[in-house]
Amino acid sequence: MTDTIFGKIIAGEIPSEFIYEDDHCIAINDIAPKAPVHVLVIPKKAIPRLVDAQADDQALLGHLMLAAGRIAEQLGVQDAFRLIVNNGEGAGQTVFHLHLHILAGMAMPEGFM
Ligand code: IU
Repeated sequence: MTDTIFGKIIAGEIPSEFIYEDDHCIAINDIAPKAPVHVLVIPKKAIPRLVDAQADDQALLGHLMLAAGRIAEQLGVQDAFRLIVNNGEGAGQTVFHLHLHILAGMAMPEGFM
């Protein structure tokens, strides 16, 4: 699927360094990092929003969470990171290809989450 910028990155149409890749997902550094570590975990399957995922995506969703843990370990932030999924424009989603944000390397704001 090449309908979003992430689809184009996954397809290799836009050059990008994958800091992690397996059969089902890739991870890249966010182009506009909101934390010293800000990585996007992106499934190769294009699901627009989390709410669009279906029962047959269950294994993929679990896979993304496990991959996020492995990537956090790879980056040495396994003891302090935050995972965020923005679902929908109102929540700040700008790229409509499901992705997990891994944020780390700074004190996380308290009282928000
Ligand atoms: P969001 O959850 O849809 O708001 O996250 C999209 C993220 O994708 C956001 O943090 C952007 O900085 C990031 N991004 C990117 O890393 N590379 C790109 O070419 C584009 C967006 I467009």
